[in-house]
Amino acid sequence: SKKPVRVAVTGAAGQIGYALLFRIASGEMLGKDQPVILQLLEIPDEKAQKALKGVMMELEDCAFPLLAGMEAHGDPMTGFKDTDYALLVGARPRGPGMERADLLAANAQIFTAQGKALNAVASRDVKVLVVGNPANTNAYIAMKSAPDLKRENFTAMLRLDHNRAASQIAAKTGKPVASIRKLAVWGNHSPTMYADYRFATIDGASVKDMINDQVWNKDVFLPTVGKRGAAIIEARGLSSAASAANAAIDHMRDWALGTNGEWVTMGVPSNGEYGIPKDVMFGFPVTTEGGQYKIVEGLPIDEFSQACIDKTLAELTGEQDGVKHLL
Ligand code: NAX
Repeated sequence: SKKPVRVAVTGAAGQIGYALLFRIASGEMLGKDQPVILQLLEIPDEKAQKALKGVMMELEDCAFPLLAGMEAHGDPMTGFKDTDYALLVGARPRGPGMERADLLAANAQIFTAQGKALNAVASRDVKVLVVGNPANTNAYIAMKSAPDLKRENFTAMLRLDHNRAASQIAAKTGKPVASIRKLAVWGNHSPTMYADYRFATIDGASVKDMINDQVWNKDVFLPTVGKRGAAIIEARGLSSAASAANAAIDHMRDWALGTNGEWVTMGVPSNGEYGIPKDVMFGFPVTTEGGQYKIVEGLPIDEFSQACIDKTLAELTGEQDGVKHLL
């Protein structure tokens, strides 16, 4: 049987954590033959650590055959020791009266500390997924704080946007969601993201031709996907948790186990593709194989798409410029 791998999850006592840990421990992320050791990280606060203990009691009570060990941590320097996969879910939410700059600064502090800790103690091949918002910029900060690790091993979660887009297209076309191929989401995990179905196919047929409605694309589809997070909060009184956890599982599973040529969306540091400046943590269509992702290159970008990409890029570079002095 396989040797256990170490999976660190921050914000482990939060609502996404509660929807995520049980699925990782049951083998849905890394495979039904891959034992895992969970390294669970929460803030040192007594209440958070106590809540984390409660989640661990429930994990024990599931008697998962693949759960080879479990640890609770309050410090990333111990929590990330030898970790192979790190899911950075915990972040500082925007409090009442908090300015955007304050939010960026508070998160910059968290993600510089976590990046430095990964740099110091994690496996040299650690795969990092940042979920906590602002996800792209937090991933950028962690990457910049970990100069000894490979920059391509830091990623941000755009998969929820990708899955939301797929589900809207399935509803519009009346086709099964699993039949959609070659969907892409560009840019920031924020309402500015650009979900792009120009290349998408269903059973070999063009989705763009099937829908054939640029007004729907612009006035219904993009706003619906972009504002979906807010619509969930409005309906549920809480932000997306199960769907976010599901997207995190999808992202890590596809990165680790491969997509067999299918496209998925990941937020990854640019190498200059599509004119996105180097290191900007940007949503791109990728394929994955053997634990590596590859950005899908050479796609034609029309005028409308370029304007959408420019807008989300401007937002992201604004965020990154806002934290540069803190790195
Ligand atoms: P919760 O507030 O339920 O849980 C967050 C947990 O993180 C808390 O238990 C808190 O104590 C912990 N935490 C905070 N700072 C920490 C640190 N420095 N180290 C370790 N733990 C820390 O939030 P939840 O609903 O679980 O959401 C978590 C994050 O995901 C938020 O930043 C949220 O905005 C973000 N999201 C990102 C999404 C994406 O697609 N990228 C979608 C869903 C979600 O909104």
